[in-house]
Amino acid sequence: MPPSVGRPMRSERGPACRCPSAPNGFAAVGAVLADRKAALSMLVAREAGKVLIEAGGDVQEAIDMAAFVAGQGRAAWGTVHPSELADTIAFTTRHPVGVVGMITPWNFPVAIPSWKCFPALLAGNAMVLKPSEHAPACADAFVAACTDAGIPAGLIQVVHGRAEPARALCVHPGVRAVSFTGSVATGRLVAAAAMETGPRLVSLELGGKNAMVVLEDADLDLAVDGALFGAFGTAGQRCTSTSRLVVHPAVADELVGRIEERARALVLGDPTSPSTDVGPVITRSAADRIAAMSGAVTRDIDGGAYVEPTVVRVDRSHVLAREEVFGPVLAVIEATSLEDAVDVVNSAAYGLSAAVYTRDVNRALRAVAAIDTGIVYVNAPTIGAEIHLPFGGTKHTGNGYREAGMRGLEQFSETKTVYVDYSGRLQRAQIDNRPPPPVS
Ligand code: UN1
Repeated sequence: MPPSVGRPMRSERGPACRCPSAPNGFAAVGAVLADRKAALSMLVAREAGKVLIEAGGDVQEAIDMAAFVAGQGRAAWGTVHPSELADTIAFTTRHPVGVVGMITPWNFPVAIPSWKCFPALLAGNAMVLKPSEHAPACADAFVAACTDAGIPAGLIQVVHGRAEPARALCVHPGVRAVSFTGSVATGRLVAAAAMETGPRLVSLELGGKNAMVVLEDADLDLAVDGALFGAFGTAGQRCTSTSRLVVHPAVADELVGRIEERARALVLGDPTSPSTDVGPVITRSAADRIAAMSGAVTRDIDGGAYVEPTVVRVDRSHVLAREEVFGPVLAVIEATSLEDAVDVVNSAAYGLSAAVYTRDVNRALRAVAAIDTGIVYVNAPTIGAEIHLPFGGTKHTGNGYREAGMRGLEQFSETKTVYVDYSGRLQRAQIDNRPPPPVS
């Protein structure tokens, strides 16, 4: 049995797999987060550099996740099956994994801890959270909101730092599962470390090279808005950010011209000012890296490192067509048909999010079927995944797990299969009692 990790809220009933009274507990967490939303949003803006409306969206995701998980507290928690044996019934239940190690990034410093902590708590686990060293105060404020709302102190422990505590979590024999969101390079280190003393459950949520496809029949006004929001929102620092624009030559010049014009008008500056469109990138070295990859112009504004939103037309072999940038840079690649565009989309090593803009429903759904990503949008940008739907991707984006939605519980619980034989006699399974077929 896993160590006694307790349950997030007290329950007199049932096994330690999930707490029936959890809905009230998570409602309280959601209420405390909502009470503190303005202050938390300001903290996210100041610490992670997100503009205030995006910082508020970050906190709102956590509030929404609390409400969603509260509902899951009373949802189906297993399956019931007939048996091939007489007077036998079989069912599955879910049980806590034990102690979960969580390593989270700075770009959604409240939302992502909530995606991991709330389902893990609901499933009955304890956890140690190692947030990004670039957003430690956001993590502390998130955990304080949880404990102030009644989550028993100690169920979510926080450890700060960089690689050392992350590695310690991964190899600790008491940590039964590790949940990581960040880069592919770090994800590989996390998985390798977790296996050194493992095996143990490791869920990885890694990079993206998300593409927006614009076919020649697309609504270009919509595509311009979608590209600007997807590519330059959060200064391009979402794992879902639009990093490639795959466009039909018939509309490429007009579309790119309009995006460039709108990009030039975006206001860079203090993320806490309501008039700012694009905040700083997370560090000066990030700005330098983005500029070196793309030729984007960097700026220093009041000590912050900024990168000007940049559109670059490239061929398919260019580094900007292939590698994740994690900055406000949009690489434009031309494609002459839907099939050609899908080839470009699928040529990336990553498979998180994609978008297709067309007025033709048949082509839209053919694209949905052919694009190899975990998330596909039709006539909407590549960012903005909702918390009640599975989130994650294919290929180098992850190792098959999905966060959020019902699937989000999977990485934090073990399935137990139970057989109950009420016949009162030994029934032998996998013994073939049937006579052999006649030989002709
Ligand atoms: C991330 O950047 O790691 O879909 C997550 C979105 C957000 C989550 C992004 N809800 O853009």
